[in-house]
Amino acid sequence: MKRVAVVMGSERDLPVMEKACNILKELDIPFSVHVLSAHRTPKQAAEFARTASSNGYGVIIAGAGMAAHLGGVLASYTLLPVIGVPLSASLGGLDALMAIVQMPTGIPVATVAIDGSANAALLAAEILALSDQGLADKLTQRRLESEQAVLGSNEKINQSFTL
Ligand code: RP5
Repeated sequence: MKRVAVVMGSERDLPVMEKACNILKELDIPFSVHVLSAHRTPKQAAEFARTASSNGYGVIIAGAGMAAHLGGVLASYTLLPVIGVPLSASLGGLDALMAIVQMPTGIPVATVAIDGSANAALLAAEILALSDQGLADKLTQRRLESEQAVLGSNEKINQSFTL
């Protein structure tokens, strides 16, 4: 299976980006984690993206806060799908959300919710599942479990509060 790269602009982003790692672990998807900054280590970020496909990656997840250009910069050096995670490092994350979601035409970066790194991992899994039936089955099972959890909550709340 192709790997997922989980990239973040700062070590301080790890507490949010760890949620993506946990989902990838749960689904047995091989991944690696990197701190690469579009402005502090631009050469290394470019080199990582340029070689990501030949190094066996299938998807890149890029978490960044503030003027969050990491995802866009990585995407400009690779044809791999890049999923941007806007981080709430300042202004509640609206700055990063706008920066990532407003990529100009031609270099797409898929964007998830502010601090939504778990969904970034699930979207990466769905991309890889296009060519991996075993992974698709795991994702289907996960959705069934989440359906059961909501039905369980409904029953519990309904019984507790209905007069
Ligand atoms: C971005 O700037 C990082 O993704 C981080 O969220 C934000 C602040 O980084 P630090 O200055 O705290 O390292 O590059």
